[in-house]
Amino acid sequence: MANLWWQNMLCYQIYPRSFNDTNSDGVGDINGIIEKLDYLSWLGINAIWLSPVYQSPNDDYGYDIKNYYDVNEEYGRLADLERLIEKAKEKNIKIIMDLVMNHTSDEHPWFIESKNPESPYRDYYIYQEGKNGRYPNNWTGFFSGTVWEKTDNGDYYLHLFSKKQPDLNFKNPKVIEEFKNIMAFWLEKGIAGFRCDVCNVFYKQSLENGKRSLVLTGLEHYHQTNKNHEILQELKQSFIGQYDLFMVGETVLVNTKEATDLIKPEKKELDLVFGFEHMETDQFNNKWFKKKFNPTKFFKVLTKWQEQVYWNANYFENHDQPRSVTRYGNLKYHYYSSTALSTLLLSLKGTPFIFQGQEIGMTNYDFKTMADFKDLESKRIYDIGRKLFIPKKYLFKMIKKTSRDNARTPMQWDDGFGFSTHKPWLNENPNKNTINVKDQMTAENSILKFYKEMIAYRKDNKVLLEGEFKMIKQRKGLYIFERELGQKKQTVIINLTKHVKILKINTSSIRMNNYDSVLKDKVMPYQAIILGGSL
Ligand code: ISL
Ligand code: CA
Repeated sequence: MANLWWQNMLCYQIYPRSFNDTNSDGVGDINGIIEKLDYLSWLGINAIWLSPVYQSPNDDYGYDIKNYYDVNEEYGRLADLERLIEKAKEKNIKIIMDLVMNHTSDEHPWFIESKNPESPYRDYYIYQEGKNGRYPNNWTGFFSGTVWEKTDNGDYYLHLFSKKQPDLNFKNPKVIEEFKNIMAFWLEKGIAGFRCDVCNVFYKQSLENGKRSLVLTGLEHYHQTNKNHEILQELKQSFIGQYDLFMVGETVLVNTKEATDLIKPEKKELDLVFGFEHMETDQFNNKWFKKKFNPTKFFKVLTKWQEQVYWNANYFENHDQPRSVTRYGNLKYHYYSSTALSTLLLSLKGTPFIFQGQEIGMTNYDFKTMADFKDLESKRIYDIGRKLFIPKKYLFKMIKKTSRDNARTPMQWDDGFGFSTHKPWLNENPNKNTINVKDQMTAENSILKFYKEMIAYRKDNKVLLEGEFKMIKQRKGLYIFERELGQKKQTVIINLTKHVKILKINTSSIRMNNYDSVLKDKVMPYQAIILGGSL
């Protein structure tokens, strides 16, 4: 069967705050995105996922929303966003908005109202009395520590994320109605769909104590509940016949079976989900410990998802993750390892997502002190680590490696003031001197040029777009798979190590290659090759 539009999509994620500043306040803005539409179109992408641009006090930089119907002043006005949607449409670029439904900001009028026990909004949130002078239960949240915050009345409200992100009560049907209205408002403006933030933890089945666990005690009471499935189905299905609504869910802690459950086409629930398993192959997800990147494990996880989930959302980066070339590549082989990752990302079966800056191989930032971090998660981990007497030096080192701010340093347009003429809200990476869009556009060979070429290759290649995935072999960081459609075949060879690998290669049908040439019996360090036939 031919692909649906979102299966042929190549989506570029923009973190607006760090993308392009046009009014010199150090903060990216919507006009800045409009200004770069030509660039995005040149690159060959056909959809943009916008991280939240709604009104927000920025405790979690937009993931704490105080008004879902308007744009945060620092990013522009609603009219600017409407212009972005229109201009993008002229270039055949769809806009996908981020939608945060699990929680609002504590500055949202609903929450402010809800503090009054008599208010009709009381039931929009989850309030509980303490138990014997202690928290209502033992749950711990995504940013560590208890999920309960005491109110002036002496009771508590629940927040799985920061205390400025109170969780909504999805047992209240009015909350679901509110989101239908919000979705309708944006669909009406011409957007194509939503990336739904943490959308498998909305429904809190019970508020009983959870099984003690190193991370997320209480998870079993709200993770992936049946009601949660029903809520997502209700949201999606309420637009049938009206809009061709696309929904990709950020679904925390899902395995391949749960992912499959969420995207069964006949259920009309989600179209795609973002899994996390491959992002956890270089670190324990609780962030307290560090593990070395193990390509064998990485490829194993990718293979499992390719084989068990019928259509994947493929990504190696987003605004919550350190830079992929630093994690999975090798800075000594910056060009080769970035382009090898690019080849892999764009040749797997599924819909690829590229995060801003990935196309030029942006790297992690060399943070010097805790004061360099802006992300609340990094700060909180530090505070809690200190309370547990984890040595400062060790704690800092670990946060530096894993901090979400690694992804959020400003986009490196050139070696000067390309992002902003003002001091940026978050430090720029000084390696913008050598890693930037301007240089890579003029260079004969660059990561950017390779991305563009790979994107173009994929776009016209039915085998890569529609073909089945078939694992051929993987050997200590050398990964080989085929994509197959009818009689046609593409073989993808990725060496994600600094070692030369021995392999017999049929060099007569080379389609893509990140080196000058392909040897018939060796794969070079971080070499990536696509053949138009078998090995
Ligand atoms: O970022 C993480 C680890 O570093 C995750 O635990 C993350 O908090 C989780 O994937 C949920 O992320 C989403 O919701 C958060 C927001 O802070 C993230 O930016 C967003 O992607 C709360 O809205
Ligand atoms: Ca600005």
